[in-house]
Amino acid sequence: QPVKVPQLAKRIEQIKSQQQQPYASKVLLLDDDQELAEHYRLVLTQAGKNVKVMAEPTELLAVLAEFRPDIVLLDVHMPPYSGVTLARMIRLEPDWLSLPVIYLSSEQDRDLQISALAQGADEFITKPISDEQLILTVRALCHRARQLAKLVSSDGLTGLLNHSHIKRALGHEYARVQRYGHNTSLAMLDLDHFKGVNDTHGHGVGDLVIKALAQLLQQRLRTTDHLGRYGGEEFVVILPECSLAQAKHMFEEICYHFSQLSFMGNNGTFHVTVSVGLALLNDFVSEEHALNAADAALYQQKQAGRNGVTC
Ligand code: GH3
Ligand code: MG
Ligand code: MG
Ligand code: MG
Repeated sequence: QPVKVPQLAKRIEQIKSQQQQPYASKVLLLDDDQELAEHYRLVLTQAGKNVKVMAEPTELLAVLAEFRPDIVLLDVHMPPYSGVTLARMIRLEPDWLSLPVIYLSSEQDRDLQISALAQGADEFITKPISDEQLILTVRALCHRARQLAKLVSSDGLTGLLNHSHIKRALGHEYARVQRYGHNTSLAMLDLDHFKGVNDTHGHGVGDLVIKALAQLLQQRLRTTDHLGRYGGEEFVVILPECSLAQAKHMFEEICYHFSQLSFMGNNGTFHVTVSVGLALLNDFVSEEHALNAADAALYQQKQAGRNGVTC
Protein backbone atom coordinates (compact mmCIF):
# COMPACT_ATOMS: atom_id res chain seq x y z
CA GLN A 1 0.00 0.00 0.00
CA PRO A 2 1.40 3.44 -0.95
CA VAL A 3 2.30 5.79 1.88
CA LYS A 4 -0.15 8.72 2.04
CA VAL A 5 1.52 12.00 1.12
CA PRO A 6 0.49 13.96 4.25
CA GLN A 7 1.92 11.16 6.41
CA LEU A 8 5.14 11.25 4.47
CA ALA A 9 5.38 15.03 4.78
CA LYS A 10 4.79 14.72 8.51
CA ARG A 11 7.48 12.07 8.82
CA ILE A 12 9.97 14.26 6.93
CA GLU A 13 9.17 17.15 9.28
CA GLN A 14 9.76 14.83 12.22
CA ILE A 15 13.13 13.75 10.89
CA LYS A 16 14.12 17.35 10.20
CA SER A 17 13.20 18.50 13.68
CA GLN A 18 15.10 15.57 15.16
CA GLN A 19 18.16 16.58 13.19
CA GLN A 20 17.90 20.18 14.31
CA GLN A 21 17.59 19.19 17.95
CA PRO A 22 20.28 16.60 18.41
CA TYR A 23 19.55 15.93 22.06
CA ALA A 24 17.26 17.52 24.65
CA SER A 25 18.87 17.67 28.08
CA LYS A 26 17.01 15.60 30.62
CA VAL A 27 16.06 17.37 33.84
CA LEU A 28 14.86 15.51 36.92
CA LEU A 29 12.91 17.71 39.30
CA LEU A 30 12.11 16.74 42.86
CA ASP A 31 9.88 19.10 44.82
CA ASP A 32 7.02 18.41 47.22
CA ASP A 33 5.31 21.64 46.18
CA GLN A 34 3.39 20.32 43.18
CA GLU A 35 2.25 23.69 41.91
CA LEU A 36 5.78 25.05 41.91
CA ALA A 37 7.13 21.85 40.32
CA GLU A 38 4.56 22.18 37.56
CA HIS A 39 5.64 25.76 36.94
CA TYR A 40 9.33 24.79 36.69
CA ARG A 41 8.36 21.92 34.42
CA LEU A 42 6.54 24.25 32.03
CA VAL A 43 9.37 26.78 31.98
CA LEU A 44 12.05 24.17 31.30
CA THR A 45 9.95 22.28 28.77
CA GLN A 46 9.42 25.49 26.83
CA ALA A 47 13.20 25.97 26.93
CA GLY A 48 13.53 22.63 25.11
CA LYS A 49 14.37 20.41 28.07
CA ASN A 50 13.00 16.94 28.66
CA VAL A 51 11.63 17.28 32.19
CA LYS A 52 10.53 14.61 34.62
CA VAL A 53 8.90 15.63 37.87
CA MET A 54 8.89 13.29 40.84
CA ALA A 55 7.42 13.78 44.29
CA GLU A 56 8.48 10.55 45.98
CA PRO A 57 12.11 10.79 47.22
CA THR A 58 12.30 7.07 48.07
CA GLU A 59 12.21 6.29 44.35
CA LEU A 60 15.08 8.60 43.49
CA LEU A 61 17.75 5.97 42.75
CA ALA A 62 15.37 3.89 40.64
CA VAL A 63 14.29 6.94 38.65
CA LEU A 64 17.91 8.01 38.15
CA ALA A 65 18.77 4.60 36.72
CA GLU A 66 15.75 4.57 34.44
CA PHE A 67 15.57 8.21 33.28
CA ARG A 68 19.33 8.91 33.35
CA PRO A 69 18.98 12.69 33.76
CA ASP A 70 21.63 15.23 32.79
CA ILE A 71 20.81 17.32 35.83
CA VAL A 72 18.83 17.05 39.07
CA LEU A 73 16.95 19.89 40.72
CA LEU A 74 16.30 19.21 44.39
CA ASP A 75 14.03 20.93 46.81
CA VAL A 76 15.67 21.07 50.26
CA HIS A 77 12.63 20.83 52.54
CA MET A 78 10.48 17.83 51.69
CA PRO A 79 9.29 16.51 55.06
CA PRO A 80 10.08 13.87 56.19
CA TYR A 81 12.96 13.98 53.70
CA SER A 82 15.71 16.46 53.14
CA GLY A 83 17.16 17.30 49.75
CA VAL A 84 20.55 17.42 51.42
CA THR A 85 20.35 13.73 52.35
CA LEU A 86 19.28 12.94 48.81
CA ALA A 87 22.23 14.85 47.35
CA ARG A 88 24.57 12.83 49.56
CA MET A 89 22.89 9.63 48.44
CA ILE A 90 23.36 10.58 44.77
CA ARG A 91 27.04 11.28 45.28
CA LEU A 92 27.62 7.90 46.94
CA GLU A 93 26.83 6.23 43.59
CA PRO A 94 29.89 6.16 41.31
CA ASP A 95 27.53 6.42 38.31
CA TRP A 96 26.31 9.81 39.44
CA LEU A 97 29.55 11.35 40.60
CA SER A 98 29.54 14.02 37.91
CA LEU A 99 25.78 14.55 37.66
CA PRO A 100 25.00 18.24 38.29
CA VAL A 101 22.77 18.69 41.33
CA ILE A 102 21.11 22.02 42.09
CA TYR A 103 19.16 22.87 45.22
CA LEU A 104 16.10 25.02 44.73
CA SER A 105 15.06 26.29 48.10
CA SER A 106 13.61 29.17 50.05
CA GLU A 107 16.26 28.54 52.71
CA GLN A 108 17.93 31.88 53.37
CA ASP A 109 20.34 30.79 56.11
CA ARG A 110 23.81 31.05 54.62
CA ASP A 111 25.34 28.45 56.97
CA LEU A 112 22.65 25.92 56.09
CA GLN A 113 23.20 26.61 52.41
CA ILE A 114 26.92 26.04 52.74
CA SER A 115 26.55 22.79 54.66
CA ALA A 116 24.04 21.63 52.04
CA LEU A 117 26.51 22.40 49.25
CA ALA A 118 29.19 20.51 51.17
CA GLN A 119 27.26 17.31 50.38
CA GLY A 120 28.43 17.56 46.81
CA ALA A 121 25.75 19.63 45.09
CA ASP A 122 26.84 22.20 42.51
CA GLU A 123 24.61 25.17 43.13
CA PHE A 124 22.15 26.59 45.63
CA ILE A 125 19.43 28.75 44.12
CA THR A 126 17.16 30.60 46.50
CA LYS A 127 13.46 30.80 45.78
CA PRO A 128 11.77 32.77 44.33
CA ILE A 129 13.67 31.94 41.16
CA SER A 130 13.18 33.85 37.96
CA ASP A 131 12.40 31.75 34.90
CA GLU A 132 15.47 33.14 33.19
CA GLN A 133 17.78 32.27 36.08
CA LEU A 134 16.42 28.73 36.12
CA ILE A 135 16.86 28.22 32.38
CA LEU A 136 20.34 29.74 32.24
CA THR A 137 21.63 27.82 35.25
CA VAL A 138 20.29 24.50 33.98
CA ARG A 139 21.67 25.15 30.51
CA ALA A 140 25.15 26.12 31.75
CA LEU A 141 25.50 23.17 34.12
CA CYS A 142 24.23 20.67 31.54
CA HIS A 143 26.64 22.01 28.96
CA ARG A 144 29.62 21.79 31.29
CA ALA A 145 28.65 18.32 32.49
CA ARG A 146 28.34 17.09 28.92
CA GLN A 147 31.74 18.46 27.93
CA LEU A 148 33.30 16.95 31.03
CA ALA A 149 31.65 13.59 30.44
CA LYS A 150 32.89 13.55 26.87
CA LEU A 151 36.41 14.34 27.97
CA VAL A 152 36.40 11.67 30.66
CA SER A 153 34.89 8.96 28.49
CA SER A 154 36.85 9.40 25.28
CA ASP A 155 40.09 7.88 24.14
CA GLY A 156 42.76 10.51 23.56
CA LEU A 157 44.05 9.20 20.23
CA THR A 158 40.80 8.37 18.43
CA GLY A 159 38.02 10.22 20.25
CA LEU A 160 36.11 6.93 20.56
CA LEU A 161 34.95 5.67 23.95
CA ASN A 162 37.83 4.52 26.11
CA HIS A 163 38.16 1.05 27.62
CA SER A 164 36.11 1.62 30.78
CA HIS A 165 33.35 3.50 28.98
CA ILE A 166 32.85 1.01 26.17
CA LYS A 167 32.57 -1.64 28.88
CA ARG A 168 30.03 0.48 30.67
CA ALA A 169 28.05 0.91 27.43
CA LEU A 170 28.20 -2.86 26.99
CA GLY A 171 26.72 -3.32 30.45
CA HIS A 172 23.86 -0.93 29.64
CA GLU A 173 23.14 -2.53 26.28
CA TYR A 174 23.25 -6.01 27.77
CA ALA A 175 20.66 -4.92 30.33
CA ARG A 176 18.49 -3.56 27.51
CA VAL A 177 18.79 -6.85 25.64
CA GLN A 178 17.65 -8.71 28.73
CA ARG A 179 14.69 -6.42 29.16
CA TYR A 180 13.56 -5.85 25.58
CA GLY A 181 15.13 -8.76 23.73
CA HIS A 182 16.12 -6.77 20.64
CA ASN A 183 18.96 -8.19 18.56
CA THR A 184 22.19 -6.51 19.54
CA SER A 185 25.50 -7.45 17.96
CA LEU A 186 28.94 -7.12 19.46
CA ALA A 187 32.08 -6.79 17.37
CA MET A 188 35.70 -7.05 18.36
CA LEU A 189 38.25 -5.74 15.87
CA ASP A 190 42.02 -6.10 15.79
CA LEU A 191 44.43 -4.69 13.24
CA ASP A 192 46.38 -7.34 11.34
CA HIS A 193 50.16 -7.70 11.68
CA PHE A 194 50.29 -4.35 13.37
CA LYS A 195 53.64 -4.98 15.03
CA GLY A 196 55.08 -5.05 11.53
CA VAL A 197 53.52 -1.67 10.71
CA ASN A 198 55.13 -0.08 13.75
CA ASP A 199 58.46 -1.81 13.15
CA THR A 200 58.60 -0.78 9.51
CA HIS A 201 57.11 2.70 9.59
CA GLY A 202 57.35 3.82 13.20
CA HIS A 203 54.83 4.36 15.99
CA GLY A 204 53.68 7.74 14.65
CA VAL A 205 52.53 6.20 11.38
CA GLY A 206 51.01 3.32 13.35
CA ASP A 207 48.97 5.85 15.31
CA LEU A 208 47.67 7.34 12.06
CA VAL A 209 46.50 3.89 10.97
CA ILE A 210 44.63 3.43 14.27
CA LYS A 211 43.01 6.85 13.80
CA ALA A 212 42.03 6.03 10.22
CA LEU A 213 40.19 2.89 11.30
CA ALA A 214 38.42 4.85 14.05
CA GLN A 215 37.34 7.44 11.49
CA LEU A 216 36.09 4.82 9.06
CA LEU A 217 34.05 3.19 11.83
CA GLN A 218 32.56 6.55 12.79
CA GLN A 219 31.58 7.24 9.19
CA ARG A 220 30.07 3.84 8.48
CA LEU A 221 28.27 2.96 11.68
CA ARG A 222 25.03 4.36 13.09
CA THR A 223 25.04 7.15 15.63
CA THR A 224 23.24 4.77 17.99
CA ASP A 225 26.11 2.27 17.83
CA HIS A 226 28.78 2.44 20.54
CA LEU A 227 32.37 2.61 19.34
CA GLY A 228 35.28 2.08 21.66
CA ARG A 229 39.02 1.65 21.57
CA TYR A 230 39.36 -1.40 23.76
CA GLY A 231 43.13 -1.52 23.86
CA GLY A 232 46.11 -0.55 21.70
CA GLU A 233 44.96 -1.64 18.24
CA GLU A 234 41.75 -3.35 19.33
CA PHE A 235 38.26 -1.92 19.03
CA VAL A 236 34.86 -2.93 20.38
CA VAL A 237 31.61 -1.96 18.69
CA ILE A 238 28.10 -2.52 20.08
CA LEU A 239 25.30 -2.47 17.50
CA PRO A 240 21.77 -2.28 18.94
CA GLU A 241 18.93 -3.41 16.64
CA CYS A 242 21.37 -5.32 14.48
CA SER A 243 21.36 -9.06 13.74
CA LEU A 244 24.55 -11.08 13.27
CA ALA A 245 23.89 -11.33 9.53
CA GLN A 246 23.48 -7.54 9.23
CA ALA A 247 26.59 -6.95 11.32
CA LYS A 248 28.59 -9.42 9.26
CA HIS A 249 27.57 -7.66 6.05
CA MET A 250 28.42 -4.26 7.48
CA PHE A 251 31.85 -5.28 8.79
CA GLU A 252 32.75 -7.11 5.59
CA GLU A 253 32.27 -3.80 3.80
CA ILE A 254 34.29 -2.00 6.46
CA CYS A 255 37.13 -4.55 6.15
CA TYR A 256 37.13 -4.10 2.40
CA HIS A 257 37.14 -0.30 2.54
CA PHE A 258 39.86 -0.27 5.16
CA SER A 259 42.06 -2.59 3.08
CA GLN A 260 41.75 -0.12 0.20
CA LEU A 261 43.13 2.83 2.17
CA SER A 262 46.69 3.81 1.28
CA PHE A 263 49.06 4.96 4.00
CA MET A 264 52.29 6.82 3.43
CA GLY A 265 55.24 4.85 4.78
CA ASN A 266 59.02 5.00 4.71
CA ASN A 267 59.25 3.47 1.25
CA GLY A 268 56.07 4.42 -0.56
CA THR A 269 52.49 3.62 0.32
CA PHE A 270 51.28 0.55 2.16
CA HIS A 271 48.00 -1.11 3.13
CA VAL A 272 46.72 -2.55 6.39
CA THR A 273 43.86 -4.98 7.05
CA VAL A 274 41.66 -5.63 10.04
CA SER A 275 40.00 -8.77 11.44
CA VAL A 276 36.60 -8.88 13.12
CA GLY A 277 34.90 -11.31 15.51
CA LEU A 278 31.17 -11.11 16.11
CA ALA A 279 28.75 -12.34 18.76
CA LEU A 280 25.07 -11.69 19.45
CA LEU A 281 24.54 -10.34 22.97
CA ASN A 282 21.17 -12.14 23.14
CA ASP A 283 22.89 -15.54 22.99
CA PHE A 284 24.91 -15.18 26.19
CA VAL A 285 24.31 -15.32 29.93
CA SER A 286 26.45 -12.25 30.57
CA GLU A 287 28.17 -9.48 28.66
CA GLU A 288 31.51 -11.00 29.63
CA HIS A 289 30.56 -14.27 27.96
CA ALA A 290 29.57 -12.38 24.81
CA LEU A 291 32.87 -10.49 24.86
CA ASN A 292 34.78 -13.77 25.17
CA ALA A 293 32.81 -15.22 22.26
CA ALA A 294 33.56 -12.20 20.05
CA ASP A 295 37.22 -12.51 21.02
CA ALA A 296 37.20 -16.23 20.17
CA ALA A 297 35.60 -15.47 16.78
CA LEU A 298 38.27 -12.84 16.19
CA TYR A 299 40.96 -15.40 16.97
CA GLN A 300 39.36 -17.79 14.47
CA GLN A 301 39.39 -15.08 11.82
CA LYS A 302 43.10 -14.52 12.50
CA GLN A 303 43.68 -18.25 12.00
CA ALA A 304 41.58 -18.23 8.84
CA GLY A 305 43.81 -15.64 7.16
CA ARG A 306 42.77 -12.30 8.72
CA ASN A 307 41.11 -9.41 6.75
CA GLY A 308 37.53 -10.52 7.30
CA VAL A 309 34.68 -11.33 9.67
CA THR A 310 33.85 -14.45 11.69
CA CYS A 311 30.65 -14.99 13.73
P1 GH3 B 1 47.81 -9.96 14.64
O1 GH3 B 1 47.46 -9.85 13.20
O2 GH3 B 1 47.89 -11.38 15.10
O3 GH3 B 1 46.91 -9.15 15.49
O4 GH3 B 1 49.28 -9.37 14.77
P2 GH3 B 1 49.70 -8.02 15.53
O5 GH3 B 1 51.14 -7.78 15.22
O6 GH3 B 1 48.76 -6.94 15.19
O7 GH3 B 1 49.37 -8.43 17.02
P3 GH3 B 1 49.91 -8.06 18.41
O8 GH3 B 1 48.76 -8.00 19.36
O9 GH3 B 1 50.98 -9.04 18.77
O10 GH3 B 1 50.55 -6.64 18.28
C1 GH3 B 1 49.84 -5.48 18.47
C2 GH3 B 1 50.78 -4.34 18.29
O11 GH3 B 1 50.07 -3.12 18.32
C3 GH3 B 1 51.81 -4.24 19.38
C4 GH3 B 1 51.97 -2.78 19.63
O12 GH3 B 1 53.25 -2.33 19.27
C5 GH3 B 1 50.97 -2.11 18.70
N1 GH3 B 1 50.26 -1.07 19.38
C6 GH3 B 1 49.44 -1.18 20.45
N2 GH3 B 1 48.96 0.03 20.80
C7 GH3 B 1 49.46 0.93 19.92
C8 GH3 B 1 49.34 2.34 19.76
O13 GH3 B 1 48.63 3.04 20.49
N3 GH3 B 1 50.00 2.93 18.75
C9 GH3 B 1 50.77 2.20 17.89
N4 GH3 B 1 51.38 2.83 16.91
N5 GH3 B 1 50.92 0.87 18.03
C10 GH3 B 1 50.28 0.24 19.03
MG1 MG C 1 9.53 21.77 49.84
MG1 MG D 1 46.07 -7.05 19.40
MG1 MG E 1 46.76 -7.09 15.90
